[in-house]
Amino acid sequence: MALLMDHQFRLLPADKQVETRPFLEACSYLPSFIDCLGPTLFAPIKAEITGNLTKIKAVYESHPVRYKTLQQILEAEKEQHGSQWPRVGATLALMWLKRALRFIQVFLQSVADGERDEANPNLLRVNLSKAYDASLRKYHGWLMQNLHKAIMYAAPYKTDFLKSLSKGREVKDEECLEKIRKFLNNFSATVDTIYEVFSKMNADLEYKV
Ligand code: EIS
Repeated sequence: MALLMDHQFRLLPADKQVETRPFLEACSYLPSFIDCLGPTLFAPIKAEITGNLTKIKAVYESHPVRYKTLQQILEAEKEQHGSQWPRVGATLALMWLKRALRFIQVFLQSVADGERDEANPNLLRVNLSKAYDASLRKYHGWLMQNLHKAIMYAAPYKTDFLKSLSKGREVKDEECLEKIRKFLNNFSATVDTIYEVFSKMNADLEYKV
């Protein structure tokens, strides 16, 4: 769990503005976190998240002052792109990225809460399914849903996943779970806030891939 704890998301300020630069910096460690579930199998997911991050970063770097917060990116792009918005630019990348973030949020929360299949307590399927239902299922067609099932069945055992999060060190499961809970504090607040912004600005699209 050293991995996530070393790269915490920031505590949100009172006005709940999410600053773009520290947000991207914290997100840049997510691909190595996903490696803990299996570097080969999860490679397409990593590539997808990295693609979203690259897109948002390019927009941010084109004008760091104008795009200082994620909220400002959405507002500026709405202004710039007219009827094409929100299916455009960093707004679209963030729309999809936030779903991946919610997946990770619900998955980690479920593991930390000890939710498990009593018949197979060391499997992560219950946690991964819950995360998928809460974040992505409704945006996926038949093919993606089946791909998800296949990936889920190839996921590692919970004990191996927790060990890999601790970079292979012998750390007690409970200690690792406590660190996950701490990480979730700021991470969940950030993800929830991004969802609120999309909802307030009516920027979410329902199409399936
Ligand atoms: C978006 O992708 C792009 O993201 C966006 C733009 O091109 C837009 C145009 O419509 O499309 O097609 C992508 C979609 N993204 C839409 C799918 C990519 C394949 C990913 C691999 C498929 C696996 C099946 C689902 C697996 C769910 C997980 C199952 C695990 C058991 C702790 C684990 C963390 C896992 C996190 C999972 C996140 C998955 C994210 C998928 C998002 C998605 O569906 S842009 O690009 O930047 O140019 O605007």
